[in-house]
Amino acid sequence: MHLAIDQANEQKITIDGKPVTFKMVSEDDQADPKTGTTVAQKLVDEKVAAVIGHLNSGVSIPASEVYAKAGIPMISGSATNPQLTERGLKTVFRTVGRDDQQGPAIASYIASELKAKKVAIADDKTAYGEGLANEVEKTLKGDKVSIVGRERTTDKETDFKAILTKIKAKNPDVIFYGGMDATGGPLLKQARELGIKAVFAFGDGACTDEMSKLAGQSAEGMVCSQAGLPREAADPQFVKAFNAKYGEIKQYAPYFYDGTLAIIEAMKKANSTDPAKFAPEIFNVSFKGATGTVEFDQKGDRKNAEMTIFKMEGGKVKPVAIVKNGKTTPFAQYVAGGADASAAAATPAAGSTPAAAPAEPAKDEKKADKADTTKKK
Ligand code: ABU
Repeated sequence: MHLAIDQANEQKITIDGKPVTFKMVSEDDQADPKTGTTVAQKLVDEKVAAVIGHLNSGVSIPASEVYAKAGIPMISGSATNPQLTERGLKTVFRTVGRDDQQGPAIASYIASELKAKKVAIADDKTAYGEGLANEVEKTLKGDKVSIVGRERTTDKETDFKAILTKIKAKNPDVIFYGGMDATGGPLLKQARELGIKAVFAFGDGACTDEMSKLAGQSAEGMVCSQAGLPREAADPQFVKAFNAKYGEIKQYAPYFYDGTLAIIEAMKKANSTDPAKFAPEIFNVSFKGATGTVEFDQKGDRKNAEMTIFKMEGGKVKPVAIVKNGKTTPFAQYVAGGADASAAAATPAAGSTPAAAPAEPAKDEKKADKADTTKKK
């Protein structure tokens, strides 16, 4: 988000004939739904123009109600639970895909590529972890894979030996865990300590290089999914600019970057920085962002979202396949084929080129100059 704002300010964008300076304020929601609504109200009281966040589905869902009441748009670059955009709120968007796309993608990979016959599933009881685990279970059952265990823990737990011992007794081929890397890493490490040999599979919350730091060698060979294109397919200009300023790209950074661009694009379209005027225009944006073509459907979900399957190799999650509209393409083929969805093959990101649209006068400069985010974990 910092990068998108810096680039926009360098472009000296004018809206409604007046120069606009974008400013970021951030709040830490501590990955806690209650704290999330408190900081959401704080941002509303500060009269921010938009919110880029939150990180967690379990926080984004209640916080989005607060923003919706105030007419302030929010765009998450990571929250994947379907409920976020299923409540008819016209101010809620996401630049990543949904767990009812991601769950079937990783489940199909487990069934068809890993050829698992017996799968055990665990989740962290959060909106994200439990929701994704349910999606995976549904798809696996549809594929006639036997679910030999379904265990629950929490996102605060550190000792997983009890549920792992139950799972070990079922001797699954694959264990899927719905949760973040903070718990997924220790869970995987403890599983290997208990002598569990099954392949581990995760969703995007644990599809990070951090897993190899948390689980060490135990993380090698794990598979996981992300609800979008991998950083390897990100727009090269974005990659160059990001690397120069912040170093290695973290998983969700391009998605929050694109969320920020979407807000700025909508402001330009509406020729206004007033949320009441530009929020409806978010539905009409269409631009090449860091993560490919950014467009939203009538619910606020990303149109044509790709899902990516990864494998951990040498301490890094590496993309192995792209799943789009139920079709799986090996990643190398996807990139070589120049699929139009590959941001790497696309035209430069909107934020990396000068603003082309002539500006028209802004009517509410007071609200104009803030784009906000919640602090990411
Ligand atoms: N998508 C995984 C991390 C964020 C969330 O949806 O809770």
